[in-house]
Amino acid sequence: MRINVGNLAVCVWLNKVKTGSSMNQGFLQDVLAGLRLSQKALSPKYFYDEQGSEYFDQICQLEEYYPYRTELALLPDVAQELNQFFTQHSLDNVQLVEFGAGSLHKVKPLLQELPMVREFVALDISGEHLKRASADLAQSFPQIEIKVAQGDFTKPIRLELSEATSIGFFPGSTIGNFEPKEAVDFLRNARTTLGKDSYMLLGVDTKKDRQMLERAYNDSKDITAHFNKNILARMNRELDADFNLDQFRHVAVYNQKLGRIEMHLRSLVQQEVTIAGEAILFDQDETIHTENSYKYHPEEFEQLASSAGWQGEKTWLAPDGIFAIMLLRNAGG
Ligand code: AVI
Repeated sequence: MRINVGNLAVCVWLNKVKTGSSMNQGFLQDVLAGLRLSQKALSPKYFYDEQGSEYFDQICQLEEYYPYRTELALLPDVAQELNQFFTQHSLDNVQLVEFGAGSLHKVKPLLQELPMVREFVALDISGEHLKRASADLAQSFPQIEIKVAQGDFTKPIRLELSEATSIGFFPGSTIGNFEPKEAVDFLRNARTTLGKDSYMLLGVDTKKDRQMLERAYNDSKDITAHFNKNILARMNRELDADFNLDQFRHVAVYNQKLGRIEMHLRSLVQQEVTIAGEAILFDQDETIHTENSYKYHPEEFEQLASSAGWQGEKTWLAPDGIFAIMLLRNAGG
């Protein structure tokens, strides 16, 4: 067994990963650019520091947050059918690459059912979280070579992949956190990363009634509110900002026209906040747009994927169609 952490042999792209103060510099620039816009906005990728990743794990345990448990319940059946599919297609040397790997809970049912997976590569933005999770995974699957790499997987990635058939894995409906155009870019980059004859297995949250959607993002324990406000706390911790978290309210609404849940932080009063010496003014009720979570009909998503060079191979739907897991095949070209 070997776990490579921060090993250049594993991932050439690690060269480009920013650390320490240069990371803060990028964070600061993005924050100031976002908060100077007329509709203030921050990238949801900044939710996931150590604290934010912990809140997200707690969200996944909430009864209201159906995507996590629904996808997890679907995965053992998906894994069994994938086993048959890979066997029929004589794929006996498979390398699984998880994008935005996080806690590595979702990959376990796959690794349990797929003996042809010889190597697992986990990519994520939060290094410490991933390191701990991959050490646990390595104990459970000593026969699989496990590699981890920390970095921004929304950017083009160059991995040194072996000769095996690569299967990308992007669970959790994280694809929904990209703008549709970004989702296409991501899928196109992933196709290049994974190489020809590759496949991609994705979790996609589907369009459904507003009530169920809004409940999932407005939980009764306020964990999602803490998760959302952590972005303010993170600016206080890392960028010498002075946000008063009590002066902002978490808001999550379904924008039916655009097919997305929008999360915002609404300023409860008119106020001035300082970030690294720059004053930012908020009107009462003005919001910072912190996240979009797009929902797709499976056919709609297949169409989006096809514009990135992927062809729909198979779709598994959860009961009542509330979540989909989709297998895409690299269409070449
Ligand atoms: C990570 N991502 C798929 C979650 C979602 O549902 O869009 C993030 C999240 N935001 C609030 N709750 C969960």
